[in-house]
This record gives sequence, C-alpha cells and structure tokens, in this order.
Amino acid sequence: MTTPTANQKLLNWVDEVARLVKPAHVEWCDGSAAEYDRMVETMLKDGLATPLNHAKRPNSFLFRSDPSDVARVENRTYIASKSQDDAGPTNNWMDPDQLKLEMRALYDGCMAGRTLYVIPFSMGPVGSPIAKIGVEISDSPYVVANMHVMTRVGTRVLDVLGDKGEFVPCLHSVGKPLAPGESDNGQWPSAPLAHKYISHFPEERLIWSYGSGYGGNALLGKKCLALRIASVQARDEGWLAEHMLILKLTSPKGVVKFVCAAFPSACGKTNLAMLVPTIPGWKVETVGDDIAWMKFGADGQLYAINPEYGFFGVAPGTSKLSNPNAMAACETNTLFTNVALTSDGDVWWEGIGFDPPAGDVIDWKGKVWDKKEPAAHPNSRFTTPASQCPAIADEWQDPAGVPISAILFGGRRPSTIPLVHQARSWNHGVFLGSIVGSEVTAAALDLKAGTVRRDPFAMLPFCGYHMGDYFKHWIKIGEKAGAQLPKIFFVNWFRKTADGRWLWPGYGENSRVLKWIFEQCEGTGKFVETDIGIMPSVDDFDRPDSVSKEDLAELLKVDHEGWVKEIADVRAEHYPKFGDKMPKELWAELEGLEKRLAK
Ligand code: OXD
Ligand code: MN
Repeated sequence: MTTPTANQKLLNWVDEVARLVKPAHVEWCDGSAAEYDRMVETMLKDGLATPLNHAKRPNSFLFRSDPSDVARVENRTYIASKSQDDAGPTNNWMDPDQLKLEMRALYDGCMAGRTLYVIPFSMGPVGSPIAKIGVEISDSPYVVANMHVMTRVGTRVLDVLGDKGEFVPCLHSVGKPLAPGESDNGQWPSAPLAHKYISHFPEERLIWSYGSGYGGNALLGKKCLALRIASVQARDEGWLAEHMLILKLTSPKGVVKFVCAAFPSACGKTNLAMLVPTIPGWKVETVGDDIAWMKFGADGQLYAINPEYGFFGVAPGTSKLSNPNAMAACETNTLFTNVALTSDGDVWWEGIGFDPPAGDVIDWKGKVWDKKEPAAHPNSRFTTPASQCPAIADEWQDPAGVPISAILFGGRRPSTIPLVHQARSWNHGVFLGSIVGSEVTAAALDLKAGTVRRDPFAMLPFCGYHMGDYFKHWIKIGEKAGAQLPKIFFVNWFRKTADGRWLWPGYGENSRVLKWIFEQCEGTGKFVETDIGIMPSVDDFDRPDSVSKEDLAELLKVDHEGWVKEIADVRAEHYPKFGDKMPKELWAELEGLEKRLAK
C-alpha cells in the first residue's frame, strides 16, 4: 500500500498499532468532501445513520448512540503520569505501565473486521505557529466524519508535518471487533463501562482511548489533546490551554476588544460566544465556544486562538431565542447525535422553542416518544462547521490569534456571587478562577442538591496535571507579563431570590455586563471598590427595563454573610485538597479577603 507520508515515526506507529489491533483494512484519510460522504454512506449502510429531510435540513444526518455511551466518562478518564503526585487529587491516576498492560490486552485484535482509519489533524489553522498536529487512529467512521467538522484533517496536515515533524499520537477504538460476516446492523458499537478507558500519558504526549464512540471520549483532538495534553505542554512551554470561549466585542464607536470566558460545562459558553446584544450599537462575534490557547505575542500581550474548526454543541435548550446563531449554524451540513426525529424527517429537542409537528416523534432511543422522558437526551449534540455560524468573527482563523483584554470566570450560583465583579489584581483574579463552582442537582451528580461542585477555572475534568501546579502556572504567567495582562472578572447570570425567582434575564441582556467590562478595560467605566473587588454601582449600571432597581441592587450587593460562608468552605474543604502544592499567593489572597470582610 502506498502511504501519503514519509514521516518514519508516524509510519512506525501506524504499523505497530495495526499489528496489535488487526484491522481488515487500513485507510489514510485525505480530508476530502468525498471522504466525508463515504463515511456517511458507510454508516447509512450499517444502519447507524438516519438521513434527515433534505428539504428541511440539507446534507444532515441523525445518529443514535448506545444508551450506555452518551457522555464523557470522567470516572474512566485517566492521567497516567509517571508519578501519581503529578496527576494530583482531582484526576484518576494509574501507573502508565500497568494501564498500558490492561489496555493492550483489550486492543489486541479489537479492530477485527473493521477499517483502521488514520486521521491526521491540526488543532489550529494548518501551519500556524500556535497550532499542534495530532494523528488519530480510529475504527469509527462516525469519528472520521466528526473530526472532519471539528478539526482540520487530511493530506494538507501531513504536508505541514513533513518527514520529521512532531505529532501527538491518539489511538481510539470503539472496542467492538466484528466476527467474519458480522456487521453493526444498526447497533452503535462500544464496550461495557468497565472496559472503557480514556487515558492520557502526559510525559509521552500520548492518548489511548478504548470502548466509547461518543464526543470527548472519541474525538481525541478536543478535550484529550487540546486541553489535557495541551495543558501540560502549556505548563512546560509558558502558555495557557484553557476551557474558554473567545468572543469579539465591538462598541458603537467601532472599538474592538476580545474576551475569553471559562464556565463549567453546560453553563452557557456557546450562548455567550454567539450572543445577540440587546443594547443598541454593540456587536458580539464568535472566535471560539469551548477552548482557547493563549500565548504571548512579541508585544507582550496574550493572544488567543480557537484550536477547533467546528462546534460540538449541546442541543437541548438551544432555540431561536437562546441562541439564534447556533440555530442558523446547524440548519445544514450538520451531524446530530441523540436528538429526537419528527414525522417530517427533521430534528427536535426539549427547549427548541416550538412543538414538534403532528405525528409520531421518535426519541433518542429510536422508540416512539411516550412523553414520559425527554425525547432528546439531555447531552444530545450537534456537530456543525464554525464557518456556518452567522456571527463568526473575521479573525477566527487568524494564525497569530487575537489580543485578549479580559478574562471572565463564572458558574451557576443562585446566591452569594454577584452579577459581576472585577479582580483587584492578577493574583486576585487567579484566586477567583481557583474557587469557581457551580450548583449541581442531585440528579446530575451524586452530590447533595444545593451544594457547589468546585470546578477551578472550569478545568476540573480537563487539567492534565496537578491542579496546585496549574494555579502556580497562572501566577507565573502574571509575573511574566506585567502591565499588559488582561483584566479578570467574575460573572454570574444565575442569581435567584430565596423563593426561586430568577433575578437576571440572561442571554442577550448579558451584553450590559459585557459593556461594563469593556469600559473597565478602556478605563472609562464607573466603578466602586468593595471588599470582594471592583463593581459597577447600581445607579450607573445600564439596567434593562425588565429588571427593577431593587433586583439590580440585590444582584450588585456584597453579600457579606454569603461570602464568609464561601471562603470558610474554600479554607476548610477546597484549598486543603491541594496540600503543599497550593501556592502561598492564593492563601494570601484568601486571607486578605477574610480580613476585609471581617472589618
Ligand atoms: C463539552 C464539555 O462537551 O465541556 O464541551 O463537556
Ligand atoms: Mn466544554
């Protein structure tokens, strides 16, 4: 067989893997449209894809995964650094040799009857100095098609890689070999939970995934490479790989600022990245909705790129009201997974903003919907090209990245955390990032309802090394940059009254908070200094008509009692987890806040 590369390291690796997994065929992906179509054809033939009504949803397809394979599996995700101490208290760790032994036994012959696809991909514009090359080996045509949308794939990546270039090897198998004559026959292939592994070997910059075909478990460029492995590379090389959206904010006078924001999963990152402002003259455009890589430019500023090429968005709750840009983006050329199918061959999900048409709705499990359970899985997704988003910014593929003026942290917090406050300094901002938390329901996680799951920097499931060292890395970045650093803000769209009424309308009205942030970056904002940080005053803030002055006062109040409880929890429960790797600078920030609140 002729191969499209002379990169010996890559050829050796493909050869070595093929000998282990024993596929029926080996195919090098070229990244062409014909290849994408062929993957879809294969899945249509195997009964794994359903074509949608071409008149309503051109060139779009629906996939239903196995009910046991619907989300990232955090308890089967490993950071297998040589020393357990390097993985830290927030990651699952296994000895790399032991893990490889267990996984090799599973990989042995696992691609029998299947095609081994070699998918060269670039995270970031092909050839950009900030981009990184990965090569995913997968036995899933679903992964090949999704990688076409989410990353830049194919021969052009091999051309940049050249004979000697470095790449991150990413090995993936669905873990379901086929007996002679057997086919998937409509059954999503995956392995039982106990055989699923999403493994990272940070020192080797290596990823091994087995047993799942879904999202972040299988599309290895996203969470595995662009966050877990890249966070380690960023630590070693002095940059930042973050779980952040990137947006472009333009004022009525045409002044542009770029903003990054980190929120835990399912807190509205995609919605904020594509927001339609309610305040006249302001514009938000999208650079990225999930991941930002930030490096220092020659001028000492931090520049960010979105390493991805598409959006892997959560469908439920997405509507023309909550996110018209996402709705427009997925009108064509979109792969839907685990949403519902309507009688007229279109997709539907809870919170789409209208009822399904008359006739049977087929739920995500492929059964006629009985309306007792959601028709679409809560983690059902659309995979759609970023270029199709009407709000995509001109700069979204700029290989040099965009200069970042502000970094936002936030989570789902019904009480205590105000609508917006600004950090007093970089280290105070790092402190705010380190205490990010989000309210969870008992149904979502095995935690007491109403408790806060701390998710520092929204990186809890994505940091490839010890979180204490990660905090230290952020502090070091601050020392390196000095005056050019972005300003840091803490936002909370999710405040409620004691009887459960939302205090803030969110969505497009969040542009009012962005406007204040913009003015703070310009140095033209009106602000007050408080014990917890810098805040807008109730009188000066651009209040929407739908929010009363009393409610705004509540949203912008410093809740002393709530903060005392908050920092007591940080002191007693959160920070001690990181032991002696917890930077002294952050203990000092905690103490400073305690003292100011005690006065
Ligand atoms: C995602 C996540 O899918 O954060 O982006 O879980
Ligand atoms: Mn995410």
